[in-house]
Amino acid sequence: MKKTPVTIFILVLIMVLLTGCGQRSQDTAEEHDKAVANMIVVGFSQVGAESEWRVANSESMKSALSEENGYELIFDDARNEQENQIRAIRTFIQQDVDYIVFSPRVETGWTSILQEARDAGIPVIVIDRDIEVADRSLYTAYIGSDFRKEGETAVTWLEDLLQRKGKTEDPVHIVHIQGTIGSSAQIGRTAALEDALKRNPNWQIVAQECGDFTRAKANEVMQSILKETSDIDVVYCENDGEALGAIDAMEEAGLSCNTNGGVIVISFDATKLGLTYCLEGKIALNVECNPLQGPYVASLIQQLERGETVDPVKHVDETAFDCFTITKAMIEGRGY
Ligand code: GYE
Repeated sequence: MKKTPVTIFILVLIMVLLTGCGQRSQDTAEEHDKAVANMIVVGFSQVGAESEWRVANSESMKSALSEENGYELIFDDARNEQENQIRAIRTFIQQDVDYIVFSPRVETGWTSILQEARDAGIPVIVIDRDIEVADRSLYTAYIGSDFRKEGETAVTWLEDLLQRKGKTEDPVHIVHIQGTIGSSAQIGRTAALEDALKRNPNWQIVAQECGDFTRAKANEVMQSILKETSDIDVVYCENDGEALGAIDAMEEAGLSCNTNGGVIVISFDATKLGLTYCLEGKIALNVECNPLQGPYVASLIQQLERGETVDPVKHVDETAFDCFTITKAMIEGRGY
């Protein structure tokens, strides 16, 4: 190319522009590096993916603790094994994360791993299900449900319904399908039913089996219960997946689930799917268990970052839905 004054001018202009761009992309890279360095690193051990509730819980954590919100979330799915959770927490300690969050499969067996976290100076937040440790100071806070209260809501509603039906003397045959044994969700919901059995001598448990919070397992146990008896008034399931599995088995066996002479099904979670069964009358009562705990965790971490003291226990807000008052609009307006 012939170097006329015009071409020289153009070449210089291109060089200036290129340097500017280079500078700008270097600036953005630096800003990005700075943002990454300032991110709060959270290791989260999720118990598994056994239910719709759990999936909503994982989604809530991922969206609240996102990069845009200033977090680097290390998510580990323990596939329903406590051993995997302990291994994940140990890895988080080795990675020197800023916070450890976990949703424990069962209440017991956490003391030594929590001591390891404490020795490393990493605060631990327990979500969803609570834990039982002799030294409460081994974890900073618990965010989750009041499972005992959820169970109370269910049994008092049932007492009320049976009273209205005049069934206070005749035997009430109850099938009890429990959640993962030893999880605080199971312990609280079961304890409320057991208390109600003491004050209602006509209530009788005709079968009690573990459905492990899954539709498949509950379907299997309900099928085998139905081989023994079909004289069932109430099925008390400890989550929606179990209720759906039990309903499938009962319908296949020719039983109907409703409050007009059919089997009265009680459930917990109140996921959208569970509530559609409630709208159809197949689930009589669905007690809400709120999985949207991510924002609560994020705001707790922010409080800790500011050096504030935090509440050691935070119960999330929950309600209940029954087949008499539920509407389609109530289901559509829900986040899970
Ligand atoms: O009810 C069930 C889930 O721990 C509250 O676990 C949670 C329970 C929930 O799988 O659906």
